[in-house]
Amino acid sequence: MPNRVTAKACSNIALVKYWGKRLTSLNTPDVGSLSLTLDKLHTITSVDFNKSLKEDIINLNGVPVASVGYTRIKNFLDLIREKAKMDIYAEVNTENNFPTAAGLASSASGFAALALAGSRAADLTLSDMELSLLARRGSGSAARSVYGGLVEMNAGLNPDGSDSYAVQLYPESYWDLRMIIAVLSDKQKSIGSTEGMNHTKQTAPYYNQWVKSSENDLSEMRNALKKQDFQKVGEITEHSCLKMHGLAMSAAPGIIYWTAETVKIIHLVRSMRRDGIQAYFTIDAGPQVKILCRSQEAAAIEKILRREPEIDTVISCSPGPGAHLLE
Ligand code: 2P0
Repeated sequence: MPNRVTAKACSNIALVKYWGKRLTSLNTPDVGSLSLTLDKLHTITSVDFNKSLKEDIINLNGVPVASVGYTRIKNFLDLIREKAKMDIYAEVNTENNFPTAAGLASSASGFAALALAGSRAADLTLSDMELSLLARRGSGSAARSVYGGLVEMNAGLNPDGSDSYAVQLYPESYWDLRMIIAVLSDKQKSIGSTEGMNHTKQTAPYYNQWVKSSENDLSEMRNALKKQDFQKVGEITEHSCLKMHGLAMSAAPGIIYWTAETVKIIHLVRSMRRDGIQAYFTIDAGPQVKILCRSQEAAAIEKILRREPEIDTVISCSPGPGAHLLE
């Protein structure tokens, strides 16, 4: 068995959003989703299954992970141990180059990197599909971070989750898209995605309509990507984001991930469009606003964003690669 194995995976941001689970036990989604993998936000994880360990040791950015976070990763390691038919504990060291759990999809890059490093360290060689299926068990969005570029996650129908995995639609070189992230100061702790999704499914009156309408969003997005119709891609991206947040707000009690600053940046993006700049926003389970654009307009958009006092940091991302092993 190899000793320490290290893998890197990039985060991804959905253009067509995932929100809601078909089976919580297997973490299968109710809706398909479509995302862009981002080069600037990544996780590097090393895993070492070591017979001398008495329990799993899990560190994030050099600090031991405790309670719920520990259990979630330990349960994921159990899945790998089950597949590899062994019962050795592991030491896991993971580093994010961006804030954890700030609505920047740290669980996507985190579980994709852990799936690859963990499976290789356990002497398993998984296909991309198998890796995506495994990563999904950690986090739905992680199934997409296995691949680079533009990626589609299948909702799947099988009771055992075997058709709930992602595939690459286009590699990172396909199109000069950019995703500019406006990181807003976030003092309040948001409700986590898993909890938010389950609460939404249980209480939101529009949930069935959301599930029904997502098929159309996905097929329109596939068409727009094929034609490289940027305006259409942007319009579907904004619409899917607003639908997801409208749905979450319609839960009882409603879930509001936005702050006043989020709303301000939404309007700023729309005013950019009125000024002829092709920029479209998307927002995840936190206040940060991500702006989709083409490379030739990225510098102008960044300049406008940097003038906003509410924005802490501007991170300009290109399409990034899929999960891969490091030396
Ligand atoms: C997405 N999000 O499609 C959506 C949009 C956030 C908003 O997938 O419960 O961390 O671990 O499967 O993958 C974030 O949710 O949730 C997410 P779990 P995950 O990107």
